[in-house]
Amino acid sequence: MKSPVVRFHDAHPGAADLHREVLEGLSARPRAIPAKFFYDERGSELFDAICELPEYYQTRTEMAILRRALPELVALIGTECTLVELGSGASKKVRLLLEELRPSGYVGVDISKEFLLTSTETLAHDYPWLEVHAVCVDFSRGLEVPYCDAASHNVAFFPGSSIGNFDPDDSVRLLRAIGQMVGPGGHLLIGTDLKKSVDVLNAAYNDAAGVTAAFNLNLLQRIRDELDSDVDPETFAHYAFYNPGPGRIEMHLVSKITQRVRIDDQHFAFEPGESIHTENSYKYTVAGFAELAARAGFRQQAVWLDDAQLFSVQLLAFDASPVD
Ligand code: AVI
Repeated sequence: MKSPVVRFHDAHPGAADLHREVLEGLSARPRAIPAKFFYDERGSELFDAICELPEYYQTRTEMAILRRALPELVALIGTECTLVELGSGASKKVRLLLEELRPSGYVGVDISKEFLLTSTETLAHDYPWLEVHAVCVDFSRGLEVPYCDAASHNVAFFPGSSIGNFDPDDSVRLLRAIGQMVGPGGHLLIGTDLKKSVDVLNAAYNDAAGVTAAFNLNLLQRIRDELDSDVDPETFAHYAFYNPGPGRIEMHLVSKITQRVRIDDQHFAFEPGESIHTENSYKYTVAGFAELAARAGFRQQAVWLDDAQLFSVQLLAFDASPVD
């Protein structure tokens, strides 16, 4: 079978960043490693497993909201847009949109090249009428997407509440970059997790089967496999809790013992209970997210919620770049 045509742009996000950012993160106080490094092959598989967990309501809730919102969405967005999916992965969600929205172009944007190429080739094969592009970029550092021109109606799709993994100021920076990318008159369709009962939140990040713990600890496995390091994941424990002040779930890896972790010829000392902060997952109210989006020049045009108000899907219209 002939490979379907996918136009590919590689911004070379680079594997070397793991080395530099882990050394920087372990030297800083508090110690932290960016959450984007969770997603090697094993980490992506574990994340897919998280999405199926009974405690992790987000994925199935967003999917159900999207299904219900589709007719209204199509009426608001119209067909013939260029749909740009950020963090595209192997998402089922975008298929729902492609089938109903019938965009003229699709651009998958992801940091993981192999994953991106496989998923966009599959889409190009399954939707022969669709022009498919792939852009390999670390969009936490900038959004260089060559296939969005000012003449088309560009719609960015950023599902899964991944925006919650950015601190609010970084979220505004990213939303501004998305605004620049879609241009005036463009849209952003975004999934955001909502503030809710602390018990529900804590359970979602401390599942009974231990999949989230394995996902968090896999970061240390990755450091041991890919860097010159003697770190032993068994000597750390998964710790996740809702911090009501900033309104976020925090994930940490906490040392169980007194130890020194070596990377290259550098040593990092840990006492029992000392942690590496690995992820923030911010939770918003609908009004709170509107304020954040407005700082980036976006206006909430429509908001869809599930009946229990666990999660939101929002259509934001980009009016213009805000003046600082
Ligand atoms: C990808 N991101 C939105 C997930 C979240 O809920 O913040 C990552 C995750 N971390 C632990 N469980 C899921």
